[in-house]
Amino acid sequence: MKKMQTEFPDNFLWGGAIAANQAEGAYLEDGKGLDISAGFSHGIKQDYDEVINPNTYYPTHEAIDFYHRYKEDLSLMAEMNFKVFRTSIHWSRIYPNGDDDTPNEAGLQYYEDMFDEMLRLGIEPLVTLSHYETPTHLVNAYGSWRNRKLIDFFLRYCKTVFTRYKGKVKYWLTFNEINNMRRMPGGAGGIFLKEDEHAQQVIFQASHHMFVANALAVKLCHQICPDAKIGCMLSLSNVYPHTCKPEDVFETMELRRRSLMFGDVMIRGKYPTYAYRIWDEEGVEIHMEQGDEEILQAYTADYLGFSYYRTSTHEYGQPFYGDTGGDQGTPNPYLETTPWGWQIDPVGFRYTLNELYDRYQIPLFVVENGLGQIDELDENGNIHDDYRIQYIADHVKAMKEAIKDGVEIMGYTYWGPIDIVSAGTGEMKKRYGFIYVDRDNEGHGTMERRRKDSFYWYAQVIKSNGENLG
Ligand code: BGP
Repeated sequence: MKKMQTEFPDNFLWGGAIAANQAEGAYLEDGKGLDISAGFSHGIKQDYDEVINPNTYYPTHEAIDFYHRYKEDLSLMAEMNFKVFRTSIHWSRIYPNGDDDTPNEAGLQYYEDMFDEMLRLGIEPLVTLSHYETPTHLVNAYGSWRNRKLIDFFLRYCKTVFTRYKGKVKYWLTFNEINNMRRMPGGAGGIFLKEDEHAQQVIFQASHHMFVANALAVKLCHQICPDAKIGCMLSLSNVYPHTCKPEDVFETMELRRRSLMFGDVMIRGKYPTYAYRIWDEEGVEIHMEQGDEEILQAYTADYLGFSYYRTSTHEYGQPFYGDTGGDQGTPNPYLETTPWGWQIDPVGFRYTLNELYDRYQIPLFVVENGLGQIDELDENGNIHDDYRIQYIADHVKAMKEAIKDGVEIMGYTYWGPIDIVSAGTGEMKKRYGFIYVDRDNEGHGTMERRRKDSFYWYAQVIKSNGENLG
């Protein structure tokens, strides 16, 4: 009989996560084409410049210069005993326009060198194929994922990188936080809605194309790299009813289902029945081609990767927002709040891990969890980020409780092990890292890296496989 798991598994993948567009910089170097992340000057929820304005500062153009400094940075990750490191491949480094017939060799070689460096350091690459980085040409020439042609362009890109990095990359993710198509379709899928467009129709149809692309990428990955695992990725910070009023409870469930629908399609292999009511009530008609539903059913994700930062609450009838941290509604009076309004809830993390495992019964991978805060240097230039240590310790404890609850968790990649550009605001001021980077919101600084107190602490957490939380 199966015994209760009481510790982190020996092969638990401890590490950290970044995204190419938030760290690499070199936004047009070595043959890379323009991608949408370069057009956001204040994060993916604010203004988007289709044409780069020479008089505007765009934080992702240089970011933290990970493109040139990745060896130094990866050696710092190894110093923290990382088992895995998540980053994304910039699609437009491989296919500069997205629809090119042949790939850009300099881009392919760059990531091959990076993954080889990780493996040399004993770190497994965990690679996101599309992390808010749609090639701009695909947006301008095809309307991005509105157009079913993007499925083939995406699969051409997948086939190229699966083949090139076969044996090197064993963990893949398709679309970062694909359920952000609901609230940030620009950043999440290059869908910049036009005045006269029926927003929900466009978003659900584009999402359908992405679901088909996701399923066919799963099929390709299993064919080309049978030893690799490929997951889907959702933003799943949670939301509670604000009161026990039945209307609060039911509408909160409906809101949560708006996100879980994406997991349902990519993990259960079909649209949930409640989707048909949503489409009916919102005047949406999904155009599916012959065979689409069979594809969705046949090629489902090997695991569920997801981000968890915080929780929020919902009151019936109240407006509901969302940002890079997830859904956001009425503040919870029982929880501490960060300067960016994110509420800290480790119990909610255990709750969410149980919720997702109950629903999907496949392995989970926490590919984003972290604390964005204002870090200050003391007179000796040290950063005493006890608040970050506390946040992570509480969330690691919650994860261990979930494991005891029977939840199967593959690993934990802390979001932002090194300070990088915030996706939601474009700031450097919102720092997540164990490693401080000398760069401010306006691009001033030396780019020098500096270990924070949490750097040494996290190294011990990993070395003790989650036992030594200090
Ligand atoms: C998620 C993104 C990441 C990361 C994270 C933190 O939405 O997948 O790219 O940015 O949010 O959000 P922020 O950078 O806005 O603090």
